[in-house]
Amino acid sequence: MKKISICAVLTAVSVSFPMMASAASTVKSVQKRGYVQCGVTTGLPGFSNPNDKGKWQGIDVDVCRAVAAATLGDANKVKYTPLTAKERFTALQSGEIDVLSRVTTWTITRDASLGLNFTGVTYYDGQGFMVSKELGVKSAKELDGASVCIQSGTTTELNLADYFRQNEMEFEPVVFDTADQTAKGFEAGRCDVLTSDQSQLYALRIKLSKPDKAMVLPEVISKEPLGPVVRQGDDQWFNLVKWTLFAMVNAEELGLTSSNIEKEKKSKNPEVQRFISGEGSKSLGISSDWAYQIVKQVGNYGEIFERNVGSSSPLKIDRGLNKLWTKGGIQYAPPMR
Ligand SMILES: N[C@@H](CCC(=O)N[C@@H](CS)C(=O)NCC(=O)O)C(=O)O
Repeated sequence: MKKISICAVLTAVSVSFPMMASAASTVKSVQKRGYVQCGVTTGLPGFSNPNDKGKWQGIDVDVCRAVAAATLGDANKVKYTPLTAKERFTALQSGEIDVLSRVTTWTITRDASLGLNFTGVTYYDGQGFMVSKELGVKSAKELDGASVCIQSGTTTELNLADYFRQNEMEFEPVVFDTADQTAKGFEAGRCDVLTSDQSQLYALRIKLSKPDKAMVLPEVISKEPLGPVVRQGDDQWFNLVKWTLFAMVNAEELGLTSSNIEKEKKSKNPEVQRFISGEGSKSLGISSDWAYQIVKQVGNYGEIFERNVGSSSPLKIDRGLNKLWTKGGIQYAPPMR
């Protein structure tokens, strides 16, 4: 009798199970429709913002583009739905969008009770405060009695209340629906301080007519892991969006970029070979060169970060926690094998 190891037996058993059929296949409907419908902000520089020609740009937009490159082989096949914070989850639940890629914080309530799944973290953020330099305040602890510009339907609102209560301070909320209104309200002096995720403070600051007159205070009062969200009940699509993010991070770790990936097709490195050939991804229902297409057309995580919000962008945000785990940050992706 042929000898067979216990490992081989277990592997054989696990692959012989039939695939669980998903009720609704988003991959199939996206392929049939020919584009990904992606939910984004109403306009936030660096994350999702239309340029002067109306072309959407930003980290969150690049995630939509990467999902389209993986699913359809073409990063341009995306339609964008601008959504306020309040509208975003209903748009996803109702099927109006395939994926929500809109500075959205992963929390237990959102993940466990809205019928939605968070697919990963594209940006580790935290909530901060921005004031006019003229106010002469150096710390958030000096904000007792301040009026605070804030956007409705966000974790920002909840953290703000916690922070002031915990520090026995009072505040007066001045609530807006969009980033534009919030920045304009702040500029018009409707409030003493503007609060949001810190990255968004830098994004909102460049919307001001005199950005140099505003400063970001040092305190970070919360954890805001931002990432794309999909509906529950379609594991194939959930996996596809999740592995799109992992592919971007793994590409950076492997040194694969939009400019060298073509040449790297000839690489002898087995990890690079597996990445480019799409090993292990058959059940995603997409072309085996999906990860190659993401990097070729959109770039690796580091390229996407730097051009949209990092050193090559007007925001100039330090990568901080968003550096790879091998470089002192916490961006880490499971292996592709
Ligand atoms: N990460 C937080 C806040 C997200 C958020 O919506 N932030 C505002 C900051 S002003 C924003 O980006 N707005 C964009 C828009 O108005 O479309 C959350 O998920 O609740």
